[in-house]
Amino acid sequence: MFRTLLVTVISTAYFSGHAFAHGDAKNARKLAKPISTEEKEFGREGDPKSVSRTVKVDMSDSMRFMPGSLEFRLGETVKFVVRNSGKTMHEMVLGTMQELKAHAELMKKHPTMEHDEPYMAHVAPGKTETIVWKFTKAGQFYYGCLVPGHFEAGMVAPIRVLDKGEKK
Ligand SMILES: [Cu+2]
Repeated sequence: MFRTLLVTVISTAYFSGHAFAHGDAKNARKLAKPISTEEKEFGREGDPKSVSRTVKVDMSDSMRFMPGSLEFRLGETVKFVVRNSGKTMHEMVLGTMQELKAHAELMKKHPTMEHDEPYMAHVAPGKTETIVWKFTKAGQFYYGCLVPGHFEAGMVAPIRVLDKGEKK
């Protein structure tokens, strides 16, 4: 009896999540998606409940991010509140330089390619989107805009993640 009930609850949760995924409300979909366990070279998706720092990032048509560099400590879960104050589409994508470059090339070949990963925020003009990311590895990483032409125009900035005990 208990088992039947449990199965019903799980399948209901699954199907309601599924329904969200096909909705056009991007935020609702983001909420419904479970936190990814995928470990990238530059960290992993963070739990919104364990955010230790919130950082506002502004993107503009001058092809620059504000602030123009970021520094975190190993283990920090950061909520990026990403605003597009320009008149064209911009995005903030976290990654290694190698990954961002490869991705920018791909975007040039397939400009209409759409995807959504926990380490990126596509932001329409005048809008704000968020990324919650946990920095699980120390090192030098970057955030870039991969809208075709923007990365090449210099819309990329460094993130340094300091190891425990490492001085600034
Ligand atoms: Cu851009």
